[in-house]
Amino acid sequence: MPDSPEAPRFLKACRREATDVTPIWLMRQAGRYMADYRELRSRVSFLELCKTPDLATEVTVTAAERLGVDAAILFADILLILEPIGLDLEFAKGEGPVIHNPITESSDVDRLRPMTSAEPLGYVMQAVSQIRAALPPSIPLIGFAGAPFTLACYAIEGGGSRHYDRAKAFMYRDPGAWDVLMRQLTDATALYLRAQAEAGAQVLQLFDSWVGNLSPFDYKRFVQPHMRRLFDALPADVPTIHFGTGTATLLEAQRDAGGSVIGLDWRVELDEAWNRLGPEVAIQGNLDPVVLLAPIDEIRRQARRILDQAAGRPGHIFNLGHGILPSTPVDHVRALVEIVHEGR
Ligand code: 1CP
Repeated sequence: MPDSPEAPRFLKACRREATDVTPIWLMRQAGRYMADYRELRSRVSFLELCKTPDLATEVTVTAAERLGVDAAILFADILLILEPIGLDLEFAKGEGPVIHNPITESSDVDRLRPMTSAEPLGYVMQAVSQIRAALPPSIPLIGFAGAPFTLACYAIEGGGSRHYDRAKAFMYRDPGAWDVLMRQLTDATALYLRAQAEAGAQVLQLFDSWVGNLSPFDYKRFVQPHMRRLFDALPADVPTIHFGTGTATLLEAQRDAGGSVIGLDWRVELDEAWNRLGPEVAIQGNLDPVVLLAPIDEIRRQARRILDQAAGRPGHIFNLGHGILPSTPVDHVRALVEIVHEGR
């Protein structure tokens, strides 16, 4: 889209153009902290919700409208891509995601099916086009995927993990099999994100949620080349957001891998991180999600501190440092959106 005064402020910020006020959206802005969502989930399973474009559209659009945010994010999950490549995924009640046939041996990598088309995830692309049609033009739609390292962690651990010891041990034990696995996940993810962009996603976010568990040395050896290849395979005219948590020591290496916008968690100071990364990238972040459980005065103090650190530089997208927690009061989220739009 050419630069125009009418371009949505979120898209302008992704391109580091000046905006009237700081744009804001929140990771996991649709979910269990919302009563409508809980009501819907009492009737349909999470996977069914993701696979029913009408419902995914309703959840995405309702959340964005209710909160008054500057962008909507597709309702889906980073783990959906594991199904078509041959992993048996379940979202067990109260336990989070479970993979029943995780990768344990190097030879297990051979049984994965390479993804040759995004067609098995067609329900996601259907949701993207329906959501795009349902949203007002002023609200851009973000498509997303898990980054290969974070997907590999789930595929090897078989679910969430504290230390990612099995995934990292696999990586050290058999770097060749790790490379094959990461290439396969990279190719599948590139195909999937290109299909989302073709269906109407205007910005693409890569969630490398668990990459902060790696040392910079290991990040550069085992992850960065794949991330670089992935970003290079995405459409050049679609802004990309490169997000991770616990990444204070990895930020420069992440920037070098790619992304128009770098996502920060709350463990770094936004101004210091941006100074380190330089003016060639936009920044997304970085309020601690737990601050949304605090009284409004504290939310205001902390939000303004982040706005002060950004100091009106073009290219700041306000967000949390990680997803909204299920115990968050919806009123507090709405208050945060107003505070950010009021400015400093
Ligand atoms: O209703 C339920 O019980 C399901 C809860 C839920 C929801 C609402 C899951 C299971 N996923 C989602 C939606 C989701 N997941 C979205 C779209 C909604 C939005 O953002 O508004 C997105 C972008 C995700 C991304 C996601 N899923 C990530 C990356 C973001 C992050 O928080 O780091 C990760 C790691 C997942 C895996 C996953 N899926 C669901 C859960 C509970 C988890 C995390 C499990 C774990 O901690 O290991």
